[in-house]
Amino acid sequence: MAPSPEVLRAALDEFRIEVPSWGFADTGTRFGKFLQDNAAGTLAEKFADAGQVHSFTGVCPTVALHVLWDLPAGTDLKEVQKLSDQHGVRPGSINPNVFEEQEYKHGSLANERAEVRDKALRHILDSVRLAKGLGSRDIVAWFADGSNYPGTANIRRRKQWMTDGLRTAHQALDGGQRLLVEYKPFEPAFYHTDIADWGMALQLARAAGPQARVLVDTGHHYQGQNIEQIVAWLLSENMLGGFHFNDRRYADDDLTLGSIDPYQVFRIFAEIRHYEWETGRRADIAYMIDQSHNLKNKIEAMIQTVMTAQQLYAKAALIEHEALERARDQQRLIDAENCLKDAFETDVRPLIREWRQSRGLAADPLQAFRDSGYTERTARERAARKKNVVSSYA
Ligand code: LRH
Ligand code: MN
Repeated sequence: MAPSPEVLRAALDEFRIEVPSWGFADTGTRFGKFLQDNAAGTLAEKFADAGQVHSFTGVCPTVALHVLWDLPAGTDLKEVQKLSDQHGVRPGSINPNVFEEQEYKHGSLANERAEVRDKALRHILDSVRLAKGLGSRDIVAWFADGSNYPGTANIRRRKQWMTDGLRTAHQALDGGQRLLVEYKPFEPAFYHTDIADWGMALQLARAAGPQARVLVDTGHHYQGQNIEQIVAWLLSENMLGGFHFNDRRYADDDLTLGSIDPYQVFRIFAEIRHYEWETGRRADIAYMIDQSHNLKNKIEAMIQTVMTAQQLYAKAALIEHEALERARDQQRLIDAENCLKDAFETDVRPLIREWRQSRGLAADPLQAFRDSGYTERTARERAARKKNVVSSYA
């Protein structure tokens, strides 16, 4: 299939993806955290690294911030604005953190203890205020709430507390803001999770209010679950707010997008592009990355991720929607399937390289970043701080 340059360029012109601040920091698993000398440890370093990704790819103008990790109490938002201006990336989605503090052992908004539910709600309302102060549109609400043993939780009561909390959070939004409800089937809870799947998130978002939507983290699904079907349903309900893209082989592995199953993300983009073709309007979706780079160089992994996302989005833009819909109507299965496979198997890299050069960007952002010496320079600057950091699970 000869890719039509216009269609591809138009798709590349509109595609933007948000990077997560926590993707630049030292992260690990419960079995350990392997430190990298150039890893970001301060908000300034996270903005600097996000600035690198945007300066080399041109398509990551915002960085997602996690409130406790990036905007602890007393943070001067003017300082954050200065960092944003200095590094050319804007604060993006704001992520409250109601899962780390000791009080949240048995949950946050769904905790049996009212004072803990109040504490969590206060933090979420603070996060909405921070978002207003930073000009951020989206508040991403993910909850670790759940239980580990049968019988230990009244699931219906917890559902009601979660509903009440999210409704109150929604009331604090200003007109332009959105509350994105993120679901996850398990981890850290291993018996039940209060917001375990798309249906529960949809129900809670609806109950919260008209500015609430569902966020789909690709790593938050059981093996074999058809994620693009969930995407199709949320689109048809006009309740799809955004994505946390990553890849996985087993569970919520948070690996780099497209490293295990690139066709999965392509099928998601295919659903969205066909919806946009059918409705004639852009879907109001926030494309975001949510990964932890435990082994790879973190900025290189982020640039690799963005390049892969661009390629998969560009391939999906090549789908011939007219032919696809006709083949579906006439139940010509192979022809319909090949509308996707032909697009997926088209090498869009030469046109993407041209698109980058036409925008004064390096044809190969990853190589250009490597040639910049940024990693070596920041490793020298940041290594001093790491001398006395220990990384053990217990
Ligand atoms: C939970 C999650 C959530 C973030 C966290 C870093 O697994 O996907 O989106 O808050 O990762
Ligand atoms: Mn996520």
